[in-house]
Amino acid sequence: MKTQEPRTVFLKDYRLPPYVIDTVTLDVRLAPSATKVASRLQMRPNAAAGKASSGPLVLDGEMLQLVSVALDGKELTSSDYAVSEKALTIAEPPAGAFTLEITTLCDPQANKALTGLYRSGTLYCTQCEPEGFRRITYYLDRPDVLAKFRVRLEADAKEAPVLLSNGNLVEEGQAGSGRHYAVWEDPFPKPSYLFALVGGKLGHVAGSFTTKSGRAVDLRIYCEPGKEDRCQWAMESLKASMRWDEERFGLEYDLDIFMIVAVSDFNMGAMENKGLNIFNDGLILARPDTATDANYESIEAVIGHEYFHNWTGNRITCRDWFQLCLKEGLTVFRDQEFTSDLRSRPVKRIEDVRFIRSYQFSEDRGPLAHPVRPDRFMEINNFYTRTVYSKGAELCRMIMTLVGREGFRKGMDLYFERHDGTAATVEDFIAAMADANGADLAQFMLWYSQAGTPELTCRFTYSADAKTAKLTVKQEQQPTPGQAKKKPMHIPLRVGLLDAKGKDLALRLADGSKAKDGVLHLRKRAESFIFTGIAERPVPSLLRGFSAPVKLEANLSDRDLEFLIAHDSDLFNRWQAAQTLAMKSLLAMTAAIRAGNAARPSPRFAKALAGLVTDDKHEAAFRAEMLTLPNETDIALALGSDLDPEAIYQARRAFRQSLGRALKNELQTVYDANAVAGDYTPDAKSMGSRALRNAALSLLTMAGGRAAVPRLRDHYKHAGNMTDAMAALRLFNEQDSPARQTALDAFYRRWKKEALVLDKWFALQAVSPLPGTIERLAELRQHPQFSMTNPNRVRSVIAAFAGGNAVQFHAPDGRGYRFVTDAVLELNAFNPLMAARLLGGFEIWRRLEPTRQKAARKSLERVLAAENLSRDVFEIASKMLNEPENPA
Ligand code: B3K
Ligand code: ZN
Repeated sequence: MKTQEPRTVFLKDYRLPPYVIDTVTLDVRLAPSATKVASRLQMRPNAAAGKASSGPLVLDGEMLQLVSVALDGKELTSSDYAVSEKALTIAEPPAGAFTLEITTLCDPQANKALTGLYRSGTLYCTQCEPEGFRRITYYLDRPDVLAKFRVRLEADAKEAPVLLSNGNLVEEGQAGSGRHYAVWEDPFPKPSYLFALVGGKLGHVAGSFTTKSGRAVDLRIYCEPGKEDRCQWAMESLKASMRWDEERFGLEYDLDIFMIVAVSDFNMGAMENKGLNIFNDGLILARPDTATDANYESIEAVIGHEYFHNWTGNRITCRDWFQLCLKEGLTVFRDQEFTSDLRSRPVKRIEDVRFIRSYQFSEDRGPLAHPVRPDRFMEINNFYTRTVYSKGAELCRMIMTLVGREGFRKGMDLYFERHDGTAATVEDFIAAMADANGADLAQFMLWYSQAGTPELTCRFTYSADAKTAKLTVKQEQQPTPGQAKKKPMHIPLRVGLLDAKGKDLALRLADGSKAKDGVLHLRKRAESFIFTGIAERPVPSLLRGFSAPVKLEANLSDRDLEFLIAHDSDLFNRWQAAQTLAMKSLLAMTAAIRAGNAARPSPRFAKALAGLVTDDKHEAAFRAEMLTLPNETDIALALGSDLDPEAIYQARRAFRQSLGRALKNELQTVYDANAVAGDYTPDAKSMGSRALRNAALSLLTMAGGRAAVPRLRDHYKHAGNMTDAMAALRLFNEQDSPARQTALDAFYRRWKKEALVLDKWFALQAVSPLPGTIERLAELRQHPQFSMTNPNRVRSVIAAFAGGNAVQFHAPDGRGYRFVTDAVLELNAFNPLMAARLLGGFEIWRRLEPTRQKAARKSLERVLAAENLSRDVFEIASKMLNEPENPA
C-alpha cells in the first residue's frame, strides 16, 4: 500500500490560538511503561481570535492513553469529547474562563522516536521541540501559547534519585512506598516546546555565576555517574557564555539555577529548554584523551548557542514554526560571534563560510531548496536545516553589516524592549532593526522569502587616463522549487582596492559618496560603481569577509589572486583567493581524469603559499586553513552536473600529493616547529598549532605514499591527545596499508567501553574511501556495539558514510545507496526524524553522471514505494524525486 500524502501546512493559514492557557499544573508519576500525567490547565477563550474562540477546543495529543477529563471539576463522559489519533476535542467548552483536568498514560520505555518523554538508558528525559509535548499530555502544542508551568515529579527514589524540570525547585520530599517527589516552578510563561523533565541516577558538577547585577546563579551539569571529570570544559564554557552575553548584548540570566543534563540517546545536538538544557552527551563530555580540538570547540559553541537561546528563543519565542529562523538564525549568529570574540575571528569566519558554502549552497541548489523562512511544510522536523540555521545567521550578519555593530545592538535592545515575553515574527525583528537605525530594510526582506543562492558577476576595469576604476556587478537569482521568478535583492558587497604595495586605497565614488566601511549596496540587477583618484591599476578584493551568502564570479587573473594571497588586509579574502586559485586547478584536473588523462595542478598555488606557510606573523590556525583545499562537495558544486565523485576525489588527492611534494621543506619545518609541549589545553593558540602540524602531516603523508607510513605510525604512537590520534587515523584511512588495521584494532581495544570514542572508531571506517568499505560497513551493522536505536551510533556509521564518503556512497553499482536506504526504511518505523535526515546524501542525485543517477533514483523510488512511510521520510523522498532540478 502506498503511503497517503500527508497534509501540508501553510504560513498564510496562520490564525491566532482560539484559547489561552494561563497556567499549567502537571503531576507526573514516572514509571517505565506507564507514566501517568495529570494536567490541570487554567484556560479562557482568546478574545483576539474572534469567532474561533467560541468553537470547539481541539487539543493536540499523540500516542496517549486517555484516562479521564474533567471540566471545572466535573468529570466528562465520552459523549462530551472526541478522541482521535491526533487530538482530543471538547465540543462545547464554556464561554468564560475554565479549568480543564486531563489524566493520561504514556509509555516512555517503548518510545524509540526520542521525542516526547522517553528513556535514555535508565534515565527519563524529554524532547519537546517542535511538537513533542503532545506525546506527554493533551495540549495546545504550538509556540504562540505561553503559560506558566508548575510541575510535580514523582518517581521511585532508587530508580530516579534526581528529578528535574524547568525553573526553580520549590519543594521536595518523600512520597511513601520508596517514592519521592520534587516540585519545580517556572515563573516565566513559556510555550510547551520549552518544557523539559529529567529523572534518573545522575552525577553532577556544580558551579556558580554572579550576574552583572549581582545575583548569584547556581550552575549544574548532570551526567552519567562517574563521568563528572569530563564536564569541566562544559562548565567553563557555560560561564564564558554567560559573561559574553552580558558584555556583548547586555543580557543577564533570569532564574536562580541553570542546569544542563547530558544524555546518550538524543536525536540532535542539544535543546534549550528553559533553565534545563538537555544535551547530547557528545557535546558535553570531554577529556584530552577522549575528545578532539574540534569537539572542544563545538562544546563551547553549542553550550553558548543553547544558553543564548534563553533570550533569543525563550524570552522572545516564535509565533509559529515558519518563524524558526527568528530564533535559530539569530542564535547561530550570536554563537558565531561568541566564538569569534573568544578565539580567532578570521579563522572562525573561514570555518563558517566553508560550512555554508559546502552544505547550505548544496541545499539551495537541490530539490529541497527553501527560503530561510519557508512558507509551507509537511513535517516541521524537516526544516531544521542548514538554510534556516546557517543562512539565517548570514542574514543577521548582513543586517549588522548594513546598520553597523552598534546599530545592531540598538536594534537588539529595541527588539527585547518591544517583544520580551511574547511570540514574535521575522517582521517584528526586522522592524526593530529598521526603527532603531532609521534603516530601510524593505528590499532586504526578500532574503527571507526567496530561496536559492544569488549569483554575482563582477567585471573590474581600470582607466589610466581618467584615473578611475569601475566595478560592474550583475546579480542573478536562479529558479528553485516553487519559485520560478525572482526579484533582485539588497546585497551588501564589501570591497577593497589594493595598490601596488598591497595597501588599501581610500574608496571615493564618482557620485561623491563614500563606500562606508567599504560596503557597496547592490539593489538592482546590474549596477556600476566608479572609484576616482586612482593613480594605477589596483587589485580589487571583493566580497570581503563573505559579506553576503552569494556565489561570486569575477574577472581576476591568477596574478591578482596571488597578489591577494600575499597582501590582502582582509584575511578571509586571502584565504578565499587561495581557494579560488586551487579550485581552477581542481576543476581542470577532474576534467582531465574523466578524459583519462594525467592530472597535474598548476604549480602556482604551491608557490603562492610557500612563504606564508612558515610565516609566524600569521596565526597557525589561519595557515592551516590556507593549506586546506576546497572539499569534494565544493568541487561538485562548482562543476554543476554530470558528476563523477570518484574523479573528484582522485583530482583532489593528486593535488594534495603534488602540494605535499612542492612544499616538502616548508611542511617539514612547520611540522617540527608546531609540536605543542606540556599538558593539553583547548586554547586557540595550541589548537592552532595542532591544526597546522596535522595539516602539514596530511600533505606530507599524501606526498610520501607508503614511505610516509612510519612517520604516521609514529605520530599516532606519540599522540598525547585525541586530536593528534584522530589526525593520524584519518590519514591511515586513505592508506591501503596493514598499518591502518593495526592502528584501528589498537584503538578499538583501548576504547571499546567508551561510547563516544567508539563512535569515532565506527565513523573512521565509514568514511574511508578505500575499496572494501561497503563490505566493512555491512559487518559494522552487525557489530555487537552497533545499535539503530542510538542516534550517535547511527550518525557515526550511516550518516558519516552518506555525508562524508562521496566515493563509496556514490559507488556506481548502487551498493552505497542501498546500504543507506535499508537503514532509512528500518528507522522509518520507529525514529522518522533520524530516517529522514539520512536521505540528505541523495540531495545531489540529479546532478550525477547517468549510471549513478539511475542507481540513486532506484533507491529513492524504493523508499517512496515502501509501506507506512512516515510524514518525515515521505516529504523528503517525494521532493527528492519529484522536484525538478534547479536549471542553473
Ligand atoms: N532548538 C533545538 C533544535 C530542535 C530540533 C528539533 N528537531 C536545538 C537548537 O537549535 O538549539
Ligand atoms: Zn538553536
